[in-house]
Amino acid sequence: MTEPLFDKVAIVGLGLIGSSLARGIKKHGLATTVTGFDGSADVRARSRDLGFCDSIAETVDEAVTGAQLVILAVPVGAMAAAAQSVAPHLADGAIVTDVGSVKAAVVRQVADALPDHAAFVPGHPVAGTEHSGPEAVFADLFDGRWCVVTPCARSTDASVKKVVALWTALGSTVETMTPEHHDIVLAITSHIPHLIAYNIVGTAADLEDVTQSEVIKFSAGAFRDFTRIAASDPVMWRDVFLNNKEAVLEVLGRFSEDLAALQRMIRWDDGQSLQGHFARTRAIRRSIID
Ligand code: TYR
Repeated sequence: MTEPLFDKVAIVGLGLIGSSLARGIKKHGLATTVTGFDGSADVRARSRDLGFCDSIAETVDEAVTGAQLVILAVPVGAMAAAAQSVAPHLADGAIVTDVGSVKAAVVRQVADALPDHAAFVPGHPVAGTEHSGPEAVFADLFDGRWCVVTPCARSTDASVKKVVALWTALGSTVETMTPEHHDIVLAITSHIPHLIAYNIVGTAADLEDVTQSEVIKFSAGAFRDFTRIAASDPVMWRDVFLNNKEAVLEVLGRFSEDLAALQRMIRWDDGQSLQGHFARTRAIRRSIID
């Protein structure tokens, strides 16, 4: 058990990330009280049954009042509304943080909605699974993972230190960068891979000559490894692409060029270039530890 970092923490949004944060904070004794809130009455009721928070509030007002830390754990497209809903209830000196997969758009939308007496520290735990909702909760989700913190004009040194201390206590390694740099790095390491997975599953579903049961039966041939993330939450990912449009389109352009080059190597029986390309990418992939 660590000394509590906060007296009261409020978590707004009780999906996989919000619920796992609550459970992790409780497990490590990082707050005296964790109060959860979700806009859906059904999610609130299920969260109450699962019992990962000390209490589930019926209103945002009740959740946020008196909290030193407010964590926004809603889809990126709902961040602005979440920030507006917590704003009137924030205590003096409260810290607001978020867990969105996109940072520049979130900073633009959230920073202006918050009152001057609160600080905002944007964050992104690079952790998750293809499962969603409070039932997907697990306390160790952030253990051994990276968390990116992207301080903005509304972050103070003290508030950044507190948020970094929280993620570190949950077992994450924190790296700090600008919101814009975050968005291009994550476009290639996370957003585009999800888009490719969504796309290939769609292509498989639409092929006239291959049945769905054949795709399922023979998925061990790579489809299964490659497409786990295509089961991810549709609303969350819709919002990621719409809010990181520029970086995603930029990286997607490069991806399409590279794909066209591979297509050309196959068409022209250019085995040497294909092998050279695969040897280079194998070396890179092997340096990533699973
Ligand atoms: N969906 C990813 C997986 O299942 C996890 C993830 C998702 C991590 C979004 C970060 C993020 O922003 O592996």
